[in-house]
Amino acid sequence: MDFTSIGEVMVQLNALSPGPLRYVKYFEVHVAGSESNIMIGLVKLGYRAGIVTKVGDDEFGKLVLNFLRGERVDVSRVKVDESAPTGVYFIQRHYPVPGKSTVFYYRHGSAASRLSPNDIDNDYIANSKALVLTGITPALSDSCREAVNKAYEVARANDVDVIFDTNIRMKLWRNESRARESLAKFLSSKIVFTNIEDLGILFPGDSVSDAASKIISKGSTLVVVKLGEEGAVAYDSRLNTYRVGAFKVPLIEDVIGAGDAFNAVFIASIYRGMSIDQALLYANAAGALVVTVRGDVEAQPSWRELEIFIESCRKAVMLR
Ligand code: KDG
Repeated sequence: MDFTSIGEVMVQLNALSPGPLRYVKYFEVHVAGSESNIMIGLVKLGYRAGIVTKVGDDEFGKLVLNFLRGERVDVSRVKVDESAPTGVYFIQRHYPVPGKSTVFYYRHGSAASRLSPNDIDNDYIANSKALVLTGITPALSDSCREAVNKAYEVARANDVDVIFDTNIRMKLWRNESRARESLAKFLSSKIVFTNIEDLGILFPGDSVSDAASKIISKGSTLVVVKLGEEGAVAYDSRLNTYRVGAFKVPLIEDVIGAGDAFNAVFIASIYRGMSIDQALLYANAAGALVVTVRGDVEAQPSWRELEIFIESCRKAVMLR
């Protein structure tokens, strides 16, 4: 594999109409999860990527496996747990904040929450170019946290790059200091993705640039702060700053998954040898595309689609 990851892949039930879920009559079925979203994005860009996870021995588990296989993600390290269900979550759209989405999880005790160090195959991690981790998996259970810690140690011991997205989900952690303590070690990863809310939890009271410089001092070589509609800013190991604005799209369907598409394209661009400025531009374009549809991965682009999108935006600006 070029890239491997570990995390929960769930069935997503996305509200077809905007507004509070209690009034929604129809839901659309998707498959998603931050780590698998990133792996799928990388496959679309020509890389080989695989995920370590567990699904239930149920219809949704079969759906998750079929979907991952269909997207050509390696599922050789996916296990089926006969005694726990596949996780599910719902998405409420455009309410109470138009343009934003809210996630409701039904994943407590899921098959993936039972991942443990025994599910980590050292060779699978050691033979990949990079291990991609997020702050979600360590929040799922103690055994998940131990599994992610093991994967991280295996990568480090074998000179495999680690790429980390802080992705702090307070609905899972419930307690900021637990999140801060559990995630601290991953901040020395080669590339760290984060956002302003997460930095506020990890480095309370610090400015974005101070927090980024603290992450760099832990050993990271590239910190990327995603700013949503404001684009993104990156800091390299010398604290040079790179900034790019976001692309405007005519409609927002569902913003969930945009950050993962951003990560996949940024990672793919850097590993392809592109500059940080160009990687940021491409990554922002991917994020913009993903918000235009429901589902996290369906609008993740290939290189060609990225170029078509960016070119169309350039033309639109020239015509203005
Ligand atoms: O990044 C998008 C994910 O947050 C979403 O797909 C669900 O993985 C998910 C999570 O744990 O929140």
